[in-house]
Amino acid sequence: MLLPTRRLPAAPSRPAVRPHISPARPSLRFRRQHGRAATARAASATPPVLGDTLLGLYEKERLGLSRYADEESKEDVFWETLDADLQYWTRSLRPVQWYPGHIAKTEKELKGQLKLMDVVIEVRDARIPLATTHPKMDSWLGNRRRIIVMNREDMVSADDRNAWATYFSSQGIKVVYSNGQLGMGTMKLGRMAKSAASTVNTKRREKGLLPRPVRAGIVGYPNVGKSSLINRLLKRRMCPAAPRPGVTRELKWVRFGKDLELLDSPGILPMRISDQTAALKLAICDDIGERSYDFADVAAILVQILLRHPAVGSEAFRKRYKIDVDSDCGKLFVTKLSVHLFNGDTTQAAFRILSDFRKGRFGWVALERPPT
Ligand SMILES: Nc1nc2c(ncn2[C@@H]2O[C@H](COP(=O)(O)OP(=O)(O)OP(=O)(O)O)[C@@H](O)[C@H]2O)c(=O)[nH]1
Ligand SMILES: [Mg+2]
Repeated sequence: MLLPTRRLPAAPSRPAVRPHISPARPSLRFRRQHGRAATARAASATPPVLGDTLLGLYEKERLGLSRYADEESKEDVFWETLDADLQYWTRSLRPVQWYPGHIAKTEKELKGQLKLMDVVIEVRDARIPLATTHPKMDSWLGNRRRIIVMNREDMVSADDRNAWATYFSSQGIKVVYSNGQLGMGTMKLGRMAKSAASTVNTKRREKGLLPRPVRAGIVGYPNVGKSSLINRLLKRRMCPAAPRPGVTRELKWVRFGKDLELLDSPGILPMRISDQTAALKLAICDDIGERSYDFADVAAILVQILLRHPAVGSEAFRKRYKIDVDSDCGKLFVTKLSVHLFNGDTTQAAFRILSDFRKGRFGWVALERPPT
């Protein structure tokens, strides 16, 4: 299939050899004309090459070309093309899937416990709030009251927070921003849970029954901070929490004061993650078991994202690792870093890049922005 290619300003001098360049990648203009679905189909129609763009971003930076000068800002271009790029890069990789036994068991038990919950608190990772939404959540919850929590709010920029706040408020959805490590937002969450379920006791009083504590189930993907939020709210370490997915293995009800009960639950994921760009983001953000992916593949794609990210770029890599970025191919950078620091061990180099990203060493950046 012949696809339109992106028109770029003429380069003053172009490097003679650019082996990673393929002209068949769908352009931004193509996406604008034909929409997201057609772009995704077009991206999947060509074999992906890591680092590929028509004229690599790094080259553009090096040649001093401003990408789409007056058409739109670099930032808009980045967000608009990110998912198509990710789809293109993940095509040839082994699918990321993680569904250990305890998740299957939890899913069953959670459905059973749902009828006991007055309100459901769905915790998401603020860096990837769409990728950390279970596709079946809406059908499980039905009309049950739900509060969305954007946890890890400290791990995104003020711009990211504002973009999501505008998005949710335009949809009339109330969200709480929280920090499960330091406790910000947890008191507000407690108050919201109680008020969302206040009708329960009104109805009980009308029936002549004594009031009972409001029951709130805390659900969400692995490692998004569910147990930490409960511990912060209770100001006691009642639920085990640690920086890896799959720490909580059992459902556990805990009491907060005399009028709120909270259910801590193990992180759940779909049995098959059909959207592999979302799965890749889960891997980058450590929200899925590390046995489900290859560190070197995931780190290579993370490098490619960050090189294009308007708030990061190649200078951040040069400063951090004291080596130059020679191209926009992530795999090449991981290999170069492995030679520089780890005797050629690419897994160690990849792990270093991933853990630096997770610790905010490239700055706090989100991997998702609201759909436009
Ligand atoms: N920076 C930051 N770290 C957080 C935040 N919330 C939780 N964490 C950290 O994230 C890690 C995971 O937290 P948990 O509470 O165990 O996550 P969980 O969702 O219960 O994970 P599972 O039980 O594995 O599903 C812990 O090391 C927390 O300290 C937050 O808002 N910001
Ligand atoms: Mg937990």
